[in-house]
Amino acid sequence: MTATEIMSAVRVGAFERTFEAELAARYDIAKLPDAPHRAAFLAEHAADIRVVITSGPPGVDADTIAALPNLEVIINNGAGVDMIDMSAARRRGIGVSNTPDVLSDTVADTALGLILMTLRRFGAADRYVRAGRWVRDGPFPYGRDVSGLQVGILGLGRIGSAIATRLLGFDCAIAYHNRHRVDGSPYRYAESPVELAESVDVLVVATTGDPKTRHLVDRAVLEALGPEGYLVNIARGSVVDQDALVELLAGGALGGAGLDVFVDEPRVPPALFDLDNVVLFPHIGSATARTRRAMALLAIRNFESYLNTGELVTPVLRPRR
Ligand code: 8YV
Repeated sequence: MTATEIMSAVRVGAFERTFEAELAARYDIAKLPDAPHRAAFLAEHAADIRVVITSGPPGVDADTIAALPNLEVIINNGAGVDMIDMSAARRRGIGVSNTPDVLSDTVADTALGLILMTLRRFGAADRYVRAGRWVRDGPFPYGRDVSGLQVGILGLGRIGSAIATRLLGFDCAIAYHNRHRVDGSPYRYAESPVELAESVDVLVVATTGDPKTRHLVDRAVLEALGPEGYLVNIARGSVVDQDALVELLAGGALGGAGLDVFVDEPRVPPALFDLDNVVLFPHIGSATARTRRAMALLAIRNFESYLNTGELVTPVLRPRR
């Protein structure tokens, strides 16, 4: 099958590899070049472009949106749309789609992995055996039980709910904080992130990453979690005050942290590398072959649906026409 050339669309930013392959198998779509070739490309094609397809950094900023006068929709391969300037899109009536639901279970599994690894120190235990220390130094230090703990979920959306469901299997008591109480939720509601943090053993961050959630987990929240408390973040690095996090972890004022996301990925604060109470993942929340394929196919369905019907399948913002 030869890929169909689509002149009304352009690809922007880095592409996740499964998405890249699935899209290329179907469509031949130009990539928006970086400077210095961008200006010439835009001079020739900008007026024809109705669709931007994106998947990763640097995303779609206000300048890119402004450079495309006839842009109608942005198709994002990923649940989080934080790399798209949503205010600029909203002002222009540009639609934005994402890939919700298909990744919730996989990301929730990652959160459970981080909780177990951080509290039971499974990563450190594995390194202990490999380094020959079991023979040399004897039994590995005790960890902390996960079963029966109080866990707070910051952001009880699709992913947060999937995390909570899994934790019920560990007999954990679940509390949450959202901007609004979730109707019919069986879990205890906390009025603020600080109130949530001071009442739980583990705080799991599962919010969206956007200007409104920036530093929602600030120093006060981390201090409320305290030296016996743990932070797990599978959302976005921007939600947590990373400098305060590093400082409190290093000083023993926070028990530990399991982190899949960071402020300036792929850069991770080197101070974290030396801490044994921290588990670090390279943003692998949704990274299984099956889930990445499901995400890619949903992004492609949004693209095709828009071309054929003018509607997005999973819109975050509906296009205004
Ligand atoms: C991926 C994610 O890293 O969906 C998201 O928002 O953070 C992850 O699933 C990313 O979308 C891959 O393109």
